[in-house]
Order: sequence, then structure tokens, then C-alpha cells
Amino acid sequence: MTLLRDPRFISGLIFIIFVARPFCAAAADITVSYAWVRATIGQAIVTAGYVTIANTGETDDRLLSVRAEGVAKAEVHRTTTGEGGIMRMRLVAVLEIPAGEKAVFKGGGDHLMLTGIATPLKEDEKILLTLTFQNAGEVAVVARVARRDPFL
Ligand SMILES: [Cu+2]
Repeated sequence: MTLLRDPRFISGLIFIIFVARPFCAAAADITVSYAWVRATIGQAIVTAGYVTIANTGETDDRLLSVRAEGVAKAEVHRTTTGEGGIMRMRLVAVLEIPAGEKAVFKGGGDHLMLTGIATPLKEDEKILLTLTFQNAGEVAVVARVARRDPFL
């Protein structure tokens, strides 16, 4: 991966790993934790990721966009179960994070949809996610790659 040869990327990553708590990143009033991405199967170029976003401040914030290292596109999706148990998934262009509240991503609910994965994501690898918020700005978090929720 060419990113890993870029010294700026490496120093950025080292900064995140040693200055922020692992698997948890904070900017102002927004904390992103419990970040993990489901390992890809075979040559699949699509997978899902999960985070918990807490807004500990007094001001509402909004998640505007997400980037994932080595992944062409990352979006917030919401799965809902309708009549007859039919599951639907739709794009959430802007995710509101009201003051004092938490957004918990999970299977069957909100998730990050990662598409265009250049290199298969294997269990125990790590992937850098960068979430951009309206007020808090960019919050980077190192997500674990796992086959199932490593935080349960
Ligand atoms: Cu999805």
C-alpha cells in the first residue's frame, strides 16, 4: 500500500496511536470509539464498519462524511426492517448527533458502508477511519478489522 510508504501518513498514524487512546479518538465534544470493520470475504470489495459516536457537548453536531484508508467510498447507511421483515438499506447523507447523545452503529441498524476496497481486509489488521463533523471537524480513529464485533 503506497500510503504506508508516505512518511506524513506514518507520522500521522503514530500520532493517532500514541497520543489518542487506541480505538478511541476525540475532538472537542465528539468521541468516536468501538470502531471496527468487518473482514472481507474472498475478493469482496464491499464491507461494513461500525463506530459509536458520542456528543458530550452542549451543541448538536452532524456527521457530514467519512473516509476509510484504502477504500474508494465510505457512506453512512441505515438498515430498517419494514413490514413482513423486509430489510432495507438507505444512505444517510447527514447523521445528526444531538448534544448529549450517542449514535451506536450496529448490524441491522446504522453502519458504515465501505465500497471499492483495494486490498482484502483481514482479521486483526487495522484501518484508519476519518469522520468529518460540522462542528468538531475531522476525527480520525483506528478501527480493528474483525470477523465479528470485537467489543461484545
Ligand atoms: Cu449498507
